[in-house]
Amino acid sequence: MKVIELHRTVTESNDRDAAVLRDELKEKGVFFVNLMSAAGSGKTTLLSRTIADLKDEFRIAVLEADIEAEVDARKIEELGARSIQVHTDGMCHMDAGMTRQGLEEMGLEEIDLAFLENIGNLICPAEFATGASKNVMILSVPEGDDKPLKYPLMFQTSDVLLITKTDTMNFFNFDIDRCIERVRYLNPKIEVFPVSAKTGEGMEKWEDWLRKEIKAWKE
Ligand SMILES: Nc1nc2c(ncn2[C@@H]2O[C@H](COP(=O)(O)OP(=O)(O)OP(=O)(O)O)[C@@H](O)[C@H]2O)c(=O)[nH]1
Ligand SMILES: [Mg+2]
Repeated sequence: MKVIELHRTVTESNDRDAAVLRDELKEKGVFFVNLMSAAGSGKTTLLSRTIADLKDEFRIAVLEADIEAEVDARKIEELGARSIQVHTDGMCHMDAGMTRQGLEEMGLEEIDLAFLENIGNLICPAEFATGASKNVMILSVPEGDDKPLKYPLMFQTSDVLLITKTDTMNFFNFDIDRCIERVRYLNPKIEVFPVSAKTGEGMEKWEDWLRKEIKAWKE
């Protein structure tokens, strides 16, 4: 398991660095998804199921960012996807320079679809562009339908919202219609897919979205 220690990049404009990285990835034909959520919302589980479903169609790689540990990268590697763990030197986000270092270490030769599993929290990752083709966030049912009110920037900067752990809907007071209404008020263009990575319910629509976007990205 390859693990690299990252340090804060000194940059005048993270947005500019992110735009340059995005263009380079487009040239290479790599569709790159920045996956963000609170800690424990289900990022690694969602990625594992997505990889299992799509690994015969696309060559997939995952950059796992954490403050400590290698558990997530190991889970991804066990599925046969290329994976690298990066440690963020205590920081609660990835910026474009850090993402570039991670991707360069991991290698993107012969990759169609790359994911960044960002650090688990709903605040800092929303503030730093990473160079991703698209930002995807997860809100899981146990977290509650009021999160768009508390963390609006995350919902505003995301292209897709995955409402996960829908199999637990009966145990929690989660009003999905009210949640989507709140999200669309913040971001009318966001695509919303309710899914359960445990039962597989709803995964097809999310995966169809990926298929469509990868095709468009490579054109
Ligand atoms: N019931 C249910 N549990 C889920 C689902 N997805 C994930 N979980 C559980 O939620 C817990 C956290 O899942 P992870 O995939 O590790 O979450 P994460 O966002 O990667 O966590 P961090 O990387 O620590 O931020 C685990 O116990 C999973 O089994 C789901 O769709 N339904
Ligand atoms: Mg994880």
